[in-house]
Amino acid sequence: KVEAGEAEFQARIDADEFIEPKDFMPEAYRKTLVRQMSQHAHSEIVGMLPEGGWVTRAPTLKRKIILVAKVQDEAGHGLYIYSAAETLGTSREEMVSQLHSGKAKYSTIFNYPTTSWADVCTIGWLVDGAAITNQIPLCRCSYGPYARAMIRVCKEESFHMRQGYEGLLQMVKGTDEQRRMVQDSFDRWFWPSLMMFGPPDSDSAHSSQNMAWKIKRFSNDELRQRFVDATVPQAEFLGITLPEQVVWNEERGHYDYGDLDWDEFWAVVRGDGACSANRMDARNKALDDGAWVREAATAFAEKQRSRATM
Ligand code: FAQ
Repeated sequence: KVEAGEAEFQARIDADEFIEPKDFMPEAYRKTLVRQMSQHAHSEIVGMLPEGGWVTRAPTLKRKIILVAKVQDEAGHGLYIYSAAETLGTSREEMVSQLHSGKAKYSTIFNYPTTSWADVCTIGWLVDGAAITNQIPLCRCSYGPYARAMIRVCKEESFHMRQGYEGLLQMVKGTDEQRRMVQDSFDRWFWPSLMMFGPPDSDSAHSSQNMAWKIKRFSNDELRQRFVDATVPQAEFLGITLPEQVVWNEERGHYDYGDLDWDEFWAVVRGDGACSANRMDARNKALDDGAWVREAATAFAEKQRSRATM
């Protein structure tokens, strides 16, 4: 019976049908989706921290307003994706507690420090840019609620990317010091942004099954290459000097970019990033600080309910 269900399930996937919450799905499909979607939601939430610290230090009122809106968008994405993940039967509380206990992962990129204003713009350009490259195909992933959530998320990330790039364009039109800040920022964020796509295909544990289930439409290396090819001309337009490993390969019709430091990647995945402890402290503090709000909201809801039944 189960086998028949699984064959039918795969046939629906092969026919590019969306799988909806109440449909039959193999337990492993449900599990890998909860894993990926919760990690994705955690990344959006933790992802507010590197930029959020710059809200009070934005150089102008205009930049501050834009940054507040962007950080708020990331919170929205997190909540939106938690809701989509909850349709698979795991509560948001459970997912969040896995993040706080260190059991669940979130993107390595948010464990790097944001040391200058140029970093805020670079995050918009490279980090949101990499996120879009990865998430556009997710708009066609096989799980309906996740695919639909990605449509709005991608539209907002695309605005984030443009605002980041525009911020850098202004900076490179400025002083030598500003141009130096942009180059320095690029040098620190370029390689970590390439690591956002995950390990090389040869070391990607989930890829082959998740491609067969059409959760993934392209492999980690394919998307990484797509991102490098799109980013190089944008960097050149800003007058950025690219690392020497980045060279056009006429034969392949793509940019080569050499080997990434995968030891660094796995160390950050394990929680040994420069800001890993700091990020978890900030999340735990936010949870503790918000306890009274949750208690008050619950008490208020109970009062409303008891009044309604009176
Ligand atoms: N960081 O077998 P694979 C954003 C783990 S965008 C940490 O290849 P998979 C927007 C992976 O979980 C960032 N861990 O895994 C924003 C697995 O470990 P596990 C979030 C990583 O799932 C912008 C193991 O390595 N975007 O937040 C990373 O098939 C600006 C083996 O890897 C998403 O999450 C990593 N970089 O492919 C917010 C997109 N890479 O779980 C604020 C959705 C891999 O077995 C400001 N996710 N690992 O213990 C995906 O598309 C996939 O999950 C991949 C990884 C492509 C990330």
